[in-house]
Amino acid sequence: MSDVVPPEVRPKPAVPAKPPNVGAPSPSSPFPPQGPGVGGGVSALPPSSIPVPIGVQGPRDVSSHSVSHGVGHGVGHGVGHGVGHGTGHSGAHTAAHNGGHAHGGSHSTSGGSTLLGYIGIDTIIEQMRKKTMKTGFDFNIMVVGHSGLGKSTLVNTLFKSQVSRKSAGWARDDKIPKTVDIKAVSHVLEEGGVKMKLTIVDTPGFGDQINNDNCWEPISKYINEQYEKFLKEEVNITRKKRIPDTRVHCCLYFISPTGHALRQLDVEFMKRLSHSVNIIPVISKADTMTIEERQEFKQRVRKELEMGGIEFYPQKEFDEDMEDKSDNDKIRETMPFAVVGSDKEYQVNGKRVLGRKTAWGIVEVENPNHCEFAQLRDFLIRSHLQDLKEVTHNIHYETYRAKRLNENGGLHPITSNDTQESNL
Ligand SMILES: Nc1nc2c(ncn2[C@@H]2O[C@H](COP(=O)(O)OP(=O)(O)OP(=O)(O)O)[C@@H](O)[C@H]2O)c(=O)[nH]1
Ligand SMILES: [Mg+2]
Repeated sequence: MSDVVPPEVRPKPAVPAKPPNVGAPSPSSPFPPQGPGVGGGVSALPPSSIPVPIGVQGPRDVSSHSVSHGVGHGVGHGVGHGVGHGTGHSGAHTAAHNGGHAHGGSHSTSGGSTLLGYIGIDTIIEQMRKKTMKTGFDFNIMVVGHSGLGKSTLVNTLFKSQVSRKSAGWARDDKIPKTVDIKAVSHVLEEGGVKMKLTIVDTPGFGDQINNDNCWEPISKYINEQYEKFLKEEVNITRKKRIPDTRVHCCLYFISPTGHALRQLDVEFMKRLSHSVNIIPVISKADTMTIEERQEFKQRVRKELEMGGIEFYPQKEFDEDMEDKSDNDKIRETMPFAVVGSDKEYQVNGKRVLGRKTAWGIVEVENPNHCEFAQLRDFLIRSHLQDLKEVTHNIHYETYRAKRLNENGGLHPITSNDTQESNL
């Protein structure tokens, strides 16, 4: 189902100045921290990424997961942190790390020759980073919502790589056709020596049938099928060293910019999906609303989601500590992001920008004063990518797995006919 477009070396991202709620990238790092926290620097990293004494683990244990889990942390942290380490941990090391290591004093005077000297636990991060650079990792996003809300357009906007068009073989200026079936398109991106296989799962819009009952079923089925695939690989006697991860790490749910209320179908859909995938609601076509309308509508949507008992990502119950909570609270208060999509470029003040040309001027997609597209992208890639993967693995997949293995009477292998029909 998915076409892999050969790797391409992409230029530095034209990411606009980071929005106030997203962590600053480390100056020496091509990738900023990816932990759940949104503040920049080491302190914002999740506990699981901070070097800990052997045998001690953070609250969310990533040590026993597939390679892709542990490694993601290393990318953000390791690049900056590892600088100045590798050379025998002499003077430079002590200077940089004295504050954080009990061994500092003896290490600098003994030159590393005593038994009580520096062990090198903090190099684990650098080791992980190196591994990640070699293996790369997967990140899978799904777009879901009513027909015509701009899902396919946003997919193209999000990575400015014409992902859908390229693989579908459309001419650049063709109109994006109505999506008729679930289609996963993969694209290998490389930046700062780190490879990421990004898969976008575009889904057909719903809501335009006479009977919209159960229109979430194909989506739910797809999500569970990916869990099933992963589970099958895991329980194989000879399992792959690195299990390909096609699980959906986040589902962007498109809300129509009506300015009124959520539709019943939206509530129903999100309620059902929120138990099996990370839902990130977005208000699409934000250019059709005034700033005040947008703010009011966002507030109303948040209220309705709360009243409907819909837990969207980042879920409050999974905040790891107070810092995490306060960072995520800020984000939750600005959600759902009101976005505008376009894959057309225009010249504005001598710069080429993605935008929508209207009779009144150009709506710039990546301009934070015009819409929250840049905030959404930073949230997905820069600050929460690794956490999205962890919640998927530790919560959603784990729930599926436990239920599936229980149904199956414990450790019996799952047969190929056994897939999916588990009514999860
Ligand atoms: N005003 C405005 N129009 C948009 C925006 N994004 C997309 N559109 C337009 O909306 C129409 C539908 O866009 P698509 O991306 O095909 O919508 P879709 O959600 O993929 O539709 P289905 O495949 O039928 O589910 C196109 O004419 C787009 O140009 C936006 O942010 N603002
Ligand atoms: Mg579409």
